[in-house]
Amino acid sequence: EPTSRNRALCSSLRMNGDQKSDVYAQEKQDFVQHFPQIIRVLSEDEMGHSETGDAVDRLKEVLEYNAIGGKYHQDLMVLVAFWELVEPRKQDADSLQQALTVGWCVELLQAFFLVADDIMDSSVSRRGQIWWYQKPGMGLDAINDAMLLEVCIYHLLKLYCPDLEQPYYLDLIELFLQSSYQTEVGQTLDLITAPQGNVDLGRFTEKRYKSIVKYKAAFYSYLPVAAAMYMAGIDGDKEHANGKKILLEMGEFFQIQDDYLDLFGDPSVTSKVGTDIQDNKCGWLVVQCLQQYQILKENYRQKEAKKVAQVKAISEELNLLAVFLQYEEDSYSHIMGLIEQYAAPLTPAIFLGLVRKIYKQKK
Ligand code: DMA
Ligand code: MG
Ligand code: MG
Ligand code: MG
Repeated sequence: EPTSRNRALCSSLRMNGDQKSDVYAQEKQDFVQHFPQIIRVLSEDEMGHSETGDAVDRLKEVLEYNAIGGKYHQDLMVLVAFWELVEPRKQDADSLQQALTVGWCVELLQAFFLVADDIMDSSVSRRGQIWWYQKPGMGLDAINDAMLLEVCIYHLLKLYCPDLEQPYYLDLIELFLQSSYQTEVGQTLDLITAPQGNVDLGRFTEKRYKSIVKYKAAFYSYLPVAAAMYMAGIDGDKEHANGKKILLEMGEFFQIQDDYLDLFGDPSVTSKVGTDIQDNKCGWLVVQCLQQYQILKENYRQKEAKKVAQVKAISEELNLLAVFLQYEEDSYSHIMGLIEQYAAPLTPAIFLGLVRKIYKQKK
């Protein structure tokens, strides 16, 4: 029974933070099992038109390669929110099919963005496979495939909404269009802040970073929950604004984590190879480094104690004590080596006395 299952989910999330990857195992299984139906529905609809048969084969190939193998985090949110928001008596087989399909629409939107994003970011691999546009013979034809993925969203929405007069059908279409618009604005900011062959770190401000992230990732995190809200008949501005408050924050975190993993993630775990540095991207880490530099610029060579403390705080943040201790260790062994090799004909004691005096001193 969904509601009690959900309660169990929530408590297991609270109690077993370390096992949380399994929390949505059942939803993920339902979701993945629905994929063949998505393929079938999309291709059957075209089957009537004998002229487009080859295009349908291509579409199938594009879907199978690009829409499968992700983490399905966002898509599962549609299902999870659906269980939570729709009254149990209205959770019938048909509405479950719709929730699964809308979840797949979220995945198709993601796949559409990623196929295009990987062309623009010159990425080479994702989800552990060569990325679509890098496949032999593919090249820029991938642009059309990306657009195919996008239009399938609206096709599916239409096919699955039994009653096109339902108010939520229009809400869903507007939601997908609005989310696409915002994400595209974000991608535009991301790209124009990182022009090819023109490194200008002055552009990489915290303010610009926040805007990029908000638009390219955060709105997209609101999409799945908002979709489930509309399906449950919740369309009030207040409810949506409240949901957005939480989800935009989570979306921002998600992108900062993505930026962090771009540099420090293990490709065998993330299944993709980072390109942010090579692409001149305004990512989280470079913005943090530049902020430290800005603090140095503003506070160095100033007499006020507060400003001096700011500079010292940077040294702490960069863990300069550990850097110094390591340097002291290295310098000590280097000098000892030199004394051993070059002290003769003088006596090593002259040097060793000095070594004892200067190394590991507290004053
Ligand atoms: C991708 O940002 C954003 C969208 C909307 C696809 P990104 O280029 O950092 O993503 P990734 O690291 O997955 O290539
Ligand atoms: Mg990218
Ligand atoms: Mg990108
Ligand atoms: Mg990234």
